Amino acid sequence: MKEPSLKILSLLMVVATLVVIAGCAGEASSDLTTELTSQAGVAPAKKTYEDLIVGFAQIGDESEWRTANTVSIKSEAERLGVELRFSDAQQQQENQIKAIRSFIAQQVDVIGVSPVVETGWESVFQEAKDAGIPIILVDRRADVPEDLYVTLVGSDFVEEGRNAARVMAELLDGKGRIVELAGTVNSAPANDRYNGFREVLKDYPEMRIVASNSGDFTVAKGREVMEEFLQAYDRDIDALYAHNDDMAIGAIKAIETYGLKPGKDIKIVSVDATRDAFEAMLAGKLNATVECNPLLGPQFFDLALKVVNGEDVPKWIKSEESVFFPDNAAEVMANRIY
Ligand code: GYE
Repeated sequence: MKEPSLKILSLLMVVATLVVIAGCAGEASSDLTTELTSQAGVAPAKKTYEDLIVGFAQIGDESEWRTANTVSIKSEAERLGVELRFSDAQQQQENQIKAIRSFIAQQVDVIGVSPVVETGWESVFQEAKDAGIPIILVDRRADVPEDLYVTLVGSDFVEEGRNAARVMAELLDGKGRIVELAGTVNSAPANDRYNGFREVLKDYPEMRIVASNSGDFTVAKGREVMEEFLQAYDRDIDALYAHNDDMAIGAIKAIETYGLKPGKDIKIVSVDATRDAFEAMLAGKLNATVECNPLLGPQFFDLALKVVNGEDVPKWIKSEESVFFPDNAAEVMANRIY
């Protein structure tokens, strides 16, 4: 039998020593051990959920959708035994950036982030990359080169906008004046829902968007901006397209206070399909809601573990979604958890 070379022997001794040290020193040196073990030809042990430390930079709590999304992430972490470090940025990009920097300093294994706006992420994502910490985009896209994040799990917002327009065309018989409550300025869902809607509207020359303004995805802002639309256009509004249900709920209040009937005098289509939207449909005040799935926790942690274990993942995991109407609202609502 051939003698093992001196180089391999000494490497094995280093590994053995490190394994002992790692046993005493805890988690900090385990990465180095894994690395050296694999250099010596021994496959590194796969990490499990219990090994994972995950930082999550959430946007805030602007909507019912966001609440459901947060619950999904937190409860799934607990169920799997993942150590989750969760930060709520209260709608501020600078707070999200701070949270990401702090996760980098804490040397978490993976960072999840739902970028409040599309732009301005390049340098902080690069910092994470330089530190060897993968970024997973959850729900919202960021406008960065593809090598700065590993994957995106979330919806096709352009398609949601298209679906809203298709439904609107049926409701209006292809003809009418529409006002639009857009989401947070420069956010991926607001940009895409805006563009997708207009794409389909090109086929309906008699359907016109007469006004569009941001309601920041909240009930309060939705109500406020709808009041402004009503003051400016009075009864000359046939329909409202709201980029989320919360703004539609706010607008419904504004329309009622103005003395008009939401869902009848003004047809309303919104996006998300939250419980409040189903209730509004049952009350005849909302005509349709386009589904956007917030329950991304299970997919997120599944991806996080795969990424940490070096497995390939697709660049975009798209949610499957449909559109809901008042006629099946009661039936669908019975099985909904948000
Ligand atoms: O539609 C809205 C929320 O990013 C898809 O953000 C999400 C959107 C959702 O505030 O309600």
